[in-house]
Amino acid sequence: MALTLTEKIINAHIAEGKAVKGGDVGLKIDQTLTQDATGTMAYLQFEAMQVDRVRTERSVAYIDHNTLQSGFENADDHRYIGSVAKKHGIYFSRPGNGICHQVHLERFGKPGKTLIGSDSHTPTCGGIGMLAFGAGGLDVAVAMGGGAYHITYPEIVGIKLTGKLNDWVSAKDIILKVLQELSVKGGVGKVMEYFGEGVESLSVPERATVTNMGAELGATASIFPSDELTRQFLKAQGREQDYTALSADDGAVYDKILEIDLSELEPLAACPHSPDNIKSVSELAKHGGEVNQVCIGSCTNGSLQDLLKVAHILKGKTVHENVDLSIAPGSKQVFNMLAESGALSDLIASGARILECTCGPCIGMGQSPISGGVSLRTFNRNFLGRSGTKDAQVYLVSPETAAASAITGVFTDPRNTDITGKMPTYVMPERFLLNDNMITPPAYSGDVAEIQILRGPNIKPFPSNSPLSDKISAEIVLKVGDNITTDHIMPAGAKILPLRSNIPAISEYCFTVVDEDFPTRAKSAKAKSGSDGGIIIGGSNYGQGSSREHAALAPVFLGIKAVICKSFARIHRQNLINNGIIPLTFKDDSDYEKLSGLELGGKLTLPFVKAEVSAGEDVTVKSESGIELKLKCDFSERDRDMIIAGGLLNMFK
Ligand code: MIC
Ligand code: SF4
Repeated sequence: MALTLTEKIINAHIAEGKAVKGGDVGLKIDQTLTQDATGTMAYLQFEAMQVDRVRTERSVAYIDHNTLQSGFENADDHRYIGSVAKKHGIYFSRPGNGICHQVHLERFGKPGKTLIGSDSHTPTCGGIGMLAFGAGGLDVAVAMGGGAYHITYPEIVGIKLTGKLNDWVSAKDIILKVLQELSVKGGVGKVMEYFGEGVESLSVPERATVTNMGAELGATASIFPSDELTRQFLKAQGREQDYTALSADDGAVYDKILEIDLSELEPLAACPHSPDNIKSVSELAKHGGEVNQVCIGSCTNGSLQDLLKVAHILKGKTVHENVDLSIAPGSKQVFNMLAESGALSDLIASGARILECTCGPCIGMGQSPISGGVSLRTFNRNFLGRSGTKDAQVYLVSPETAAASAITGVFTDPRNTDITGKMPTYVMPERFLLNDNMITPPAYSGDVAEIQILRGPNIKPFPSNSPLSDKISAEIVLKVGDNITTDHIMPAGAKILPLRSNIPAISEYCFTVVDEDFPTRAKSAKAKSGSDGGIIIGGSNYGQGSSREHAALAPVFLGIKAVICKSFARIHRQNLINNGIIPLTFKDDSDYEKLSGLELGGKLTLPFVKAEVSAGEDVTVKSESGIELKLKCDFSERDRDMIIAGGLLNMFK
């Protein structure tokens, strides 16, 4: 039978379950990655599993998120992760070496292999034909220990690319177009597989921009074939031996096909506050809207190719006096090559503020815009408040649009060659600058026993949940609408991110973007006699965005027992289950009105929850006012066992 590329890789990795669409399947994982903001918890969980050495082909721990060291916390966490890595067989990418997804693509990713990472943009490596998934820290810990990673066998959407991008139209515009077509929930339960003659015109970094931002579709993964361009890229990275040619079979059948003619695309922007709120840059430019800030970089658009284009546009010019421009290269390799080519000098001369090669402003670690400011960013998320300025208006654009607008101070279509000049041709270097001196290999057996794990005082144990009781009686502690992101649930930024290793402390910020009183209300529901804790009522696509497990761990700490929604985003739903919170869905969307119409503080009872979950039957919920509903219990057997045990770690024990 003719197979898609996704099916070939999945089928070659099935460790548990069967290849049945929509069913639960456990995959053997070849590689893992973590970053520091989710890494500390992942490694505490890995330590709790008491596995001596990782059982993967390659595991890498990156330090790229929490690099503002305004206190001891982040530095201590880096040291902790470095010591765990050394002891347990994990490569350690030191702060300064670059953003995990960019570095993994350059130095470690391999076509045809599986990768999971405790970061939602892990599918970036799909740009070289890898099947890569974002996951919660606990799932990554299990995979490091040799356990399978479970997914719902996805639907496969074929995205057929034809034609070729016009000058100054960018890979970012492709994925913004897909987001416009499919929306931020259009990819849930699906893998986006790119094919067609248009693929050949896209370089590996361009493909990686597209697969990276597939996370914003809610997709399980995104993947490109591995072809001659992939081989050249790997060869230039000194890794030609890692290359395998891979593509879908002729006649492979996709569940759905979306066709995009690259030659018809134009520069696009995702407008506040959602990556699928798309307008054309030409339309925005017509209104002459002022721009106050431009940020270039991130795991979406921090490649050498991107930054050389930016340098070309900025060369010999000055950043507009009303604009603050910052640029963060994606990796040390990119940074170094910009320096060697002289392009860094052009960036500096234009007035750009050069930042270290980390996530930086993308996760609100500095560079918050002015009050009410308009910020154009080459990043992948523009959720409310994520930049650190709640009333800022963040637009997601291509590096070309960003650079052109930085010069003019207004929204500018980069196809305006009076500003951008003639489009340069990018020729990939025959050899990238190869210097892995910031990647520390693990210790080899022998020395391992002597290696001390170095824990700072900010590192507190993760909260564990208790097994499911026969019935739950809890208060409604929050009611929210559609598309709640994990940035709403557990905000990040310079003040909060350093607390990622300290769940009691970080929980004080849970949901505060939406409702400042939430932590107090949840704790009081937990403390009341006759109440088991709190329940949250939500709309559709609840928990979209980041993979941060903290969006489940903080609610566990605050006593949340269940979340009842119209639908959930994939990674967050699994994080809730992994930590023993029940994610329940309405059988009919109209039932949402019934429960969200109830007062905060109202009591809900799930009288038969344990028996119903064990049997896989609909779960009954009753309110004090007499409403009675049935909720969907659409869990795999493994998920049911986990919920009953009170989470994955309890199940392991
Ligand atoms: C993000 O882009 O939101 C992050 C920060 O990289 C997260 C991970 C985290 O919250 O630590 C992600 O994408 O998973
Ligand atoms: Fe870092 Fe931003 Fe990429 Fe997340 S999306 S990994 S914060 S650069």
